[in-house]
Formats: sequence, C-alpha cells, structure tokens
Amino acid sequence: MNRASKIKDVYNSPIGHDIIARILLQLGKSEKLITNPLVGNLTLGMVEKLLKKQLGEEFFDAVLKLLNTETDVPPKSPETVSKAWWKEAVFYQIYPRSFVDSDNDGIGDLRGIISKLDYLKDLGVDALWLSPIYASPMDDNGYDISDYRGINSDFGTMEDFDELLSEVHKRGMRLIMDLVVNHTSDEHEWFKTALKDKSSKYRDYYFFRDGAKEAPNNWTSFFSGSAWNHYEEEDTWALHLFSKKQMDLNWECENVRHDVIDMIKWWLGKGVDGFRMDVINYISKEAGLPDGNPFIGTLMGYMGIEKYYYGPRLHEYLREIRKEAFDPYEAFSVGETPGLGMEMCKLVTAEERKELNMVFSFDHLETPGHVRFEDYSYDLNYYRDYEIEWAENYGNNCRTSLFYNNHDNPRMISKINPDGKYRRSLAKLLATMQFTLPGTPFVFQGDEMALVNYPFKSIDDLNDVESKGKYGELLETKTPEEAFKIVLAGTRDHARVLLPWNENAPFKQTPDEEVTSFYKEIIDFRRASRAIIYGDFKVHRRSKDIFTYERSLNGEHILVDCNLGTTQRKAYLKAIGYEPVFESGTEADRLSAYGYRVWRKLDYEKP
Ligand code: ISL
Repeated sequence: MNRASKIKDVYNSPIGHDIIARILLQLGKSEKLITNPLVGNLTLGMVEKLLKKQLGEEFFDAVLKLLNTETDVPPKSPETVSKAWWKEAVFYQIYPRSFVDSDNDGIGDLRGIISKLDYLKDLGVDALWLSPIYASPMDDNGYDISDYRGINSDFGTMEDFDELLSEVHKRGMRLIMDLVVNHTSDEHEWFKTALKDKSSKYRDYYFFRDGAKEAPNNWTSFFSGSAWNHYEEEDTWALHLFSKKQMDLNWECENVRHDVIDMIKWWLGKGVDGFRMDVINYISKEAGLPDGNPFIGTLMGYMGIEKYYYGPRLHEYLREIRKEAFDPYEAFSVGETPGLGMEMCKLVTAEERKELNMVFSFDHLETPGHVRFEDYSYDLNYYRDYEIEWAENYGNNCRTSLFYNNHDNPRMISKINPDGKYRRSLAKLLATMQFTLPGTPFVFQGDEMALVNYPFKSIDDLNDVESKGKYGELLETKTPEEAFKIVLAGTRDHARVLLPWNENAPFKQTPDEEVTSFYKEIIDFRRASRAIIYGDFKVHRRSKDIFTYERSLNGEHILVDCNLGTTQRKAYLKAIGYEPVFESGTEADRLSAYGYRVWRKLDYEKP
C-alpha cells in the first residue's frame, strides 16, 4: 500500500479495514462514508491533500507503516467449529478485592473465594478467572506486580492459594490467573536493581533514557499525563503506559521473555489451567519509540498508541509464549487486546496460527462516538450489529468472547438504562443474549445479581488510580462538580465495590435473586445445547430495537427473540413448530420492554 492506493482497496485489506473501522468508530461515523464510491475511489494521496489541515503531516506515514508491517492475512474459515473445553465453558471473573471478605478487614480474600465455590458451581460456572492476587504495592489494585511468585498478604498466603486451586479442581472447575507482563511495579526487584545500577543485567528489562531534558517522546499514559517518569537522582527517564508505578517491560530483551516464560511455567506447573493476559497486544513497541502521530493521538485519546497496540513483533512474542509455556501444559489463553479490530483479532486467535485461544475485544462497550467517561445512554442496537458482524465474519477457527462487564467498566445495565424499573428485565435480556449468541460467555461477579452503578457522592468515595488522575486532569478546565460528574460516569469503582453479600460493604445495593435463578436456568439450558455452543447463526429479524436469531446444529434449532428497547414490540410469530423455553412476558404476540423469548424446535430429539 502507498499513497496511490485507493481508499476502497485499503478498506478491503484486512489491516486497512481495521484501521478505517477504528477511525469511523472514534468519529461515530457509519461505514457508508467509505463504501460510497466517490470516497472509495479517492487515493490516500488525494485525501491527504484535501485534509492536510485536519490530518497534519505524517498521518499517512503512520497509517502506511501499520498497514505494510503486517504481511499475513487471516486464514480461511473451516466448515465446522472444532471442540474444546473452553468453548463449552461458562467463565466467571472474580475481582478478589471485592468478592468476599472473610476476615472482615474490608478487602476480599482467597478464603472468601473458597467459601463461595459451591455457590459458583451451583450457578453453573465451569472456570474462574482471578484478577491479580500477586504481591503488589496496590497502586493499580494488583495490576502492578512486585513479585510474580508471591501472594499479596491482603488476599492471604500461598497455602490459601493452593487450597483454592485444589478446591476448584475438586469441583470439576478450572482456574485461570491474570498475567500482567506488559509492565511490573516499580517496586519489583528487577526495576529497583535496574534503576540503581546501570550496569545490571536488568537495565535492559525496561525502557530507560538517560540524561534527557524532556520526556523522550510524546506518548501519554492511559492514566493521564506523560508516559515517562523522571528519576531525578539517577538522571534518567523510564516508560510507563499506565501509572507512574507500572513500568513497561522491554520485550526486545531476550531475558525478559525468558523470565516471563519461566514464571508462566511455574504457575502452570502448580496446576493452574491458563491465563487471561493483560494488555498483551501492547508488548511489542516500535523500535526507537518514535513520537506518536498527533492526529491519531487526539482521535484515540492516547498519544503514541499506534506505535505499540499492534506492534511489529507481537505475533512472534505470542508464538514464543504459546510454544514454550502454554502448549506443553495444554493451557488456555485469553488475551486482553484493547484497540484491535476484528481482522487483527483473527490474526492472533485463528487456531492454525498458534498464538492465543481467544481475546477480549472492547469495541462493543461504548456506542460509537462516545467514550466511557461520558454520561450517555448506551444503544443496544449497536450491540446487536456488533455481535452480528462478529458472528458472521469472525470464522469457525476463531472464537468470540461474550461479556458486558469487567473490573474496568461501569455496569452495563446502568449504561443502557439507569431507571430502576428496568433493572431486572435488562439483566435477563443481557443474559439471554450472552448465553445464546456464538462465543464463550464471561460473567463478571455481580452480573448474576443484576448489579448496577453505585451513586458515589464525591471524589473521596473513589479509590481508583485512573479516576483520581482523570479528576485532577479535568480540574484544569472544569469546576469540581463538572469534573466529578464526568468521572462518576466512567469510574472503574462501580465494578469494584464489595459485593452486597459482604456485611461490611460500605456501598451497598440489593442483589436480585430472581435474576440469579434465571442465570442458573439459562446456563443449564446452554450446557445442554450443542447448537448454542457449536452451531450456526442466522439472523431472522434486525430492525430498530429488534433482534431475532436462530442457532442450529444437526437438527437442533433454537430461536431467540429480543426487544432491545422500552417500547412494546411484536413478537416473532414465525416460530411454528417451536415451543417456548424462556419468556419474559405472558402476551404471546408481544415482547415487553427489554423482553425476550427463547424457543426450541419441537421435533428435535437429543441424540
Ligand atoms: O486501553 C485502554 C483505553 O483504550 C484501557 O482500557 C486499558 O487498555 C485497559 O484499561 C487495560 O486494562 C488492564 O490493564 C491495566 C489495568 O489497570 C486494568 O485493570 C487491566 O484490566 C494496567 O494493567
């Protein structure tokens, strides 16, 4: 690709498609802008001339570099989906700090998790993902690790962990850990030694730049301000894409890769079943760490991101980890990959490429044109279109993850409609889609209780490093009230309050037990259906607030009919020969507000 390439040809290439789709998503613009022949036939060079003012210099250099670095195309989709335990499983994410506090110190812990294993088993959960429990100064609640082989005393001891793992396995469940290896804490021995001793072998483990007067490049941190920290005494700078205490590891350094792989094998040797891999697509940075393009930086909200979110050696590193650590233990991997488009996700998950098993893509978490730190109503019509796009195009050799919540996001129910009268129906509607669409569901703790956002009163109620940084940054241009309103909309603390079953929870809400029972039933239903786990997907109705689809395999047919809004809608009446399995209302021909209906074909007899 070069400046003579036409927009439509770029859009038809896998990586070009993802780049253009991302730009459209950020701008909240439709794909029609590109598929319009007038625009599609323009060359990159022409667009550059037309939009010089807006795009600035070197925008297309940055885009072309990304485009031309990837020479592979995603492998073709096979006819059928291969079998794997993690395709059949229902995962449940535990954020240990806020799950169960067994010793009443205000912080959830490992013994607390052990006490809820029967509950989780009964809910229908097959595998647990534990957010970090390693030794950490807790600047970012454990995503800043100071010892990969230690357990933070807030959570318990290694004996507690071993017991947890064995109790999980006893119940026929699996356990995956969080692997945070884009960065370590600045209190990790590697960093402490590296900073003090320039000649240490650890110096090359991080990105240091000595003697510079200013930050070595224009990259910004995800948690506000420059991505570089200055160490006055040592007269050096070090890179941190996240907080000032989360120092980026230099993956170009062979010893880093070696030590990380060793550590992964150590945990797998203990018997853990796999890892969720934190911001794993950020581990390969463009050599020399060049400045980010200002237009891209402004558009994305983070300067420099195009230099590392799909870096030049990413595939190579992922394959190395897979071959050296994961494969020998038949371990499972799900990468957290913010920013990757669908084609890029295919290139890291397609089975034959032997990189990751699955990824978390995040583009469904905000309606296009909106950001997390914004008070707006999320549009489920967008979610429908997103899931259809993935279901129809991701391929049988790639597996989608299905989730609405995690520890980094406000609760989805509140984002869609904060009116309490819809809380229960929305929770059930979301569950209906999550457990019947193609892909593997990841429940976040509290989803099954229909938890919503917490009405925090002031910035003092918040704990998260990101929220505090954001608030400080906003105060430069806004009043404290305005700044707090924005932070409140997006704060990760909504997902991090102690669950309501903790008697000492300071921010309390009421769990909805009817929703918990519904989770059990629909998870059971999913488990018994090969059509849902491995089957085909076909859209029957797709119009405003309407989403009707069918899942089928070897004669088994499941129809799902959803109302994505608050106005009553006509139910799908073509389900002749089907029997209802779940329904939200009693009127046969109508779907109530956020109503759903799941049907099963009558003449199907299970083999
Ligand atoms: O990239 C982002 C914005 O586009 C962020 O969403 C960011 O990538 C994401 O929050 C990464 O999250 C993970 O890594 C962080 C940690 O704070 C989060 O809790 C974790 O899930 C740093 O380790």
